[in-house]
Parts: sequence; C-alpha cells; structure tokens
Amino acid sequence: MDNNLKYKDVDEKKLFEFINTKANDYGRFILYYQSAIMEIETKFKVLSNEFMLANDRNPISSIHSRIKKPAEIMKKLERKGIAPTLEGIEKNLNDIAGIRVVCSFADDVYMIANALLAQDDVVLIEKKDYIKNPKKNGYRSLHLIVEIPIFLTNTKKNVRVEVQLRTIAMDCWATLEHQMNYKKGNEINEAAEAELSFCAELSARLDEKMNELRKKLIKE
Ligand code: 0O2
Repeated sequence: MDNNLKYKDVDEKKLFEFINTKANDYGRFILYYQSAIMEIETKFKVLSNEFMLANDRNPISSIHSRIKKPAEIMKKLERKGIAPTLEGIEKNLNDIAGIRVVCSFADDVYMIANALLAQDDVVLIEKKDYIKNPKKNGYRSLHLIVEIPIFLTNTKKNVRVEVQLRTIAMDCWATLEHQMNYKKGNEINEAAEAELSFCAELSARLDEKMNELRKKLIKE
C-alpha cells in the first residue's frame, strides 16, 4: 500500500487497484447501493405523499442522496484498518449509500423515521440520535443504518444504507459548519467549538418554537 497517496489525486482506477477489483465488479457492487437508494427514496416519497393528502402539508422539505466517493472510501478503509476488498467494504462500511432527509418540523423527523422503520422489509442495524444527544460541537441529526433487500434478475441482496434525518434548521447549521470545519482538518479550538455549539442551540430553540407554533395553528 502506498502511504504517500494524495487522495485528491486518486481516481477510480487507483481505487480498483487498491481494493484489487475490476471496474465491472465495482460497477455491479455500486449498483446494489444505487438500487437501495432508489428503494428508500421511494419509500420516503410515498410516506410524504400520504401525509400530504391527509394533512395538506409536506413533512419532508428535501431529500438528497449520494454514493460515497472512491477517495473517501479509501480514506475510511485506511483510517479504520479495514481489509481493502469489496467484502471488507460491504461488511464494515455502512455509509457507501447515504440519504439525507430534511424535514419541516422536529416532530416530522421522528414520525418519518418511525414510519420507515415500521416497514417489514426494513431492518434497523444501528441508530444514533444526535438530536437527543448532540455532538460536542452542537451537531444534531438522527442517523439510522438500515438494511433492505434489493431484487435483481437472479439475485436478492440485503444492502445497508445510512439515513440521516434532520430539520431545515439542523441542516442549515450542518451545511455551514461543514463548509467551515467538518473534515477540513482545521485545528478547531475550544472557544470556536463553543460558539458553534451556541449557534446550534439557537437553531434548536427555533425548531422548538416553530414546532409549538405548528401545534397551535394546525390540527393534525
Ligand atoms: P460526508 O462528507 O457528509 O459524506 P464514521 O462514519 O465511522 O467516520 P460514525 O461515528 O459512524 O463515523 O459516523 P457518524 O458520527 O454517525 O456521522 C457520519 C456522518 O454524519 C458524516 O458523514 C456527516 O455527514 C455527518 N456528521 C457527523 N458529524 C458531523 C459534524 O460534526 N458536522 C457535520 N456537518 N456533519 C457531521 P461523512 O461520510 O463523514 O461525511
């Protein structure tokens, strides 16, 4: 393994060499994750439409999805000391497929998460509630690792997806913090972290107030 590899210069070909696989095999491997994203996105859209019909408002403001970039996969394999193979990735990396669901109100986050988890083809593998237990810098979101079956011509495959659910206000904070700090490798001092956390508190207060207001104004 070349420890001097500069990840920003690494292309897919380097990833194939790194994990000793062929482009075709990698393409099929990624197809599973792309399919899982499509399945879960559809589930969220169906839930949203159903809620919209009954309540005349949309609990989901936006949905974004991504397949983890080859350079990020390599970094994570190295950082975690995971075998650089497709099997190693499949067994150990739960965020190759990621979906972010931005909800309108704080209650919507849990309502939508619970409705997804109640579906009998969705298996919850792990849950991290950074809303009830925010990170030290103030980061808030509900993270779920779920597994769903994917059906291809001759195969059924259980595939893991990381689902992040948050409110518009939480997403605003996370997006701005990501630009300034997260994973940029900046040395962040205690004072800056406290300020970030203070901003996150402000946006959590906004979420609380808007949630209360919604309950007063709309009967659901
Ligand atoms: P990106 O660039 O969003 O794709 P690990 O995934 O193993 O490193 P862990 O504990 O399993 O760590 O992951 P965790 O804490 O559940 O969160 C991982 C994802 O949550 C990150 O994905 C981010 O999207 C988001 N996240 C976590 N902490 C923060 C934070 O402090 N600020 C912001 N803005 N986002 C955060 P990726 O793949 O690391 O990054």
